Amino acid sequence: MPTEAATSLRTGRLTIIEGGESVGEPPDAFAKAVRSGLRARPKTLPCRYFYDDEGSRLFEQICDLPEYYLTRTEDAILRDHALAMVAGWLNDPVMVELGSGSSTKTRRLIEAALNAYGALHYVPIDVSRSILEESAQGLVKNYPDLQVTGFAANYRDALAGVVERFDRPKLFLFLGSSLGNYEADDAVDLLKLVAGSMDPGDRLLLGTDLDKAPAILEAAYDDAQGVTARFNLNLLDRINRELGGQFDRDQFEHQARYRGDLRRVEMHLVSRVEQEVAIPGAGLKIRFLAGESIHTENSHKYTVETLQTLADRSGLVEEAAWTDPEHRFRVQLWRLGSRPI
Ligand code: AVJ
Repeated sequence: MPTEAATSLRTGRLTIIEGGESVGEPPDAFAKAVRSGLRARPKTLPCRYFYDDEGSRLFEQICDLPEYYLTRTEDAILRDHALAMVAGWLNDPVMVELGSGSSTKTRRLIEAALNAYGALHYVPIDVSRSILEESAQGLVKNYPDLQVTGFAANYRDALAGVVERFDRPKLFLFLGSSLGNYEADDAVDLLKLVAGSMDPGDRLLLGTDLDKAPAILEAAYDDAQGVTARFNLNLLDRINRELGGQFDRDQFEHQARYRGDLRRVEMHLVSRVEQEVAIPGAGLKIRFLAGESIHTENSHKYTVETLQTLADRSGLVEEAAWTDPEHRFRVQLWRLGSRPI
C-alpha cells in the first residue's frame, strides 16, 4: 500500500503518488521472466514487457492502423454515449482508471463528467510514472475544473491507496480490452480485486473486444504495414538491449493465430531456422528448432455470454452496456452483485 514507502508530488491540481512494491519491479525481474519463459515448453514471454519506450511508441502506432479497429471503435462508443456512461450520480464520482496510459480516450468521459457535474477528480493508475506525469500534466492544463491524483503503482497497491484516500462514490474504468490479455481465471482475480475495492454505489466501466470473423481478427494483429510485427519483434530487441541478448530479429517471424476454441488471438515469434541464442544477462543459451515458437501474447475475445460469466464469477452485475452498430466492441457498466461470492 502506498503509505510510508510512497513519495508524493503535489503541484496545484496535480498529485502523483508513487508507492508499493511495484516501483519498479526488482531490477532483475525482466531477466528472471525471460529465463523462466524461454526455458519452459512451449516457450513463452510475458506480454507486459512489450511496453518499453520503443514498444509504447509502436503500440500508439498500432492504435491508428486501419486493421486495428479496437481503439477507434471503442472511442466511437465513448463519443456517442459518454454522457449516459457518467450519468446517474448525485455528485461527481471519483473517476479511477486502471492502466490509463496516455488517457486519450478517457478525455471523452472526463469532458462528459465535467459537463454534467462542473468538476471532477480523476485518478489514473499506471505502472509508468513518466507516462502518468505527462498525461496528467496535459489534463490539468486543459481542464481548469479537473483535479488529478495519479498512482504510479501496480493495480493492487494503487487500489488499496485509492480506497484509503477517497471516501466518495467511485466510477472505475478499465478500457481498451486490456482485460483480454488475462486468461479467464486471472481476469476473474483482477475483477474480484476491483470488486473488493467497490462500495454498493460504485460502478465499473469495462471495455472489451468482441469475438468475430477470424480474418478480421488476424488482420488486426498482423497489419499490412508490419507495425504489429515490429511491436512483437521489439521484445527480442529489448532482450538484446537490456540483457545483452544475441537475437537476430530477421531469424524470427511474427505470427498472429486466431484460436476459435479458446476465443483468442495468440501472437508468436517463430524461429525461421534451427539456431542457438545466447542471453548473458539471463544466464542462458537457448536452442530453437526451425519453426519453433515463442508465445508472446493472448488477446481474448468475448461474447455477451462469456462476459456475463466473468461478471457472475467476479460478483458483479450488469447495469447497462453499449456497442457499435457492427457489434465489434462492447463497453459495459457493472456494479456489485447483491449476493456475496
Ligand atoms: C493493449 C492488450 C488491448 O491485445 O489488442 C495490440 C495489445 N497486441 N496489438 C490487444 C496488442 C497486439 C492490445 N491490448
